[in-house]
Amino acid sequence: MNWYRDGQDYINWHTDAEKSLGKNPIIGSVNFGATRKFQLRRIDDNNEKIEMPFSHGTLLVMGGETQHRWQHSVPKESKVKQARFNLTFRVITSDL
Ligand SMILES: O=C(O)CCC(=O)C(=O)O
Repeated sequence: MNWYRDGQDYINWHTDAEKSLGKNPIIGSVNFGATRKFQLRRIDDNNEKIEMPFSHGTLLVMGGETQHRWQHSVPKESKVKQARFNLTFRVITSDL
């Protein structure tokens, strides 16, 4: 679970490419509370970006080579005063 108390809380650019998740992990993510921007940017061309507002009840599924080709982030949004949390679902494999 990720908990964002308000728009000052954020998560910086990263991938979920941990070895324990396997080669091309499928990651599900459900959002609750405040609407926040979710950003994706290509690793080989940081200028190519996608930004989506994730509102209460939004489900995101990332799969395929997403974690090898794209980074994601939830940036600061100082105007957001409400909390948001999100639950992510991922399978941890045994072959580390
Ligand atoms: O809060 C989100 O939507 C992103 C969470 C995230 O990037 C992560 O758990 O790796």
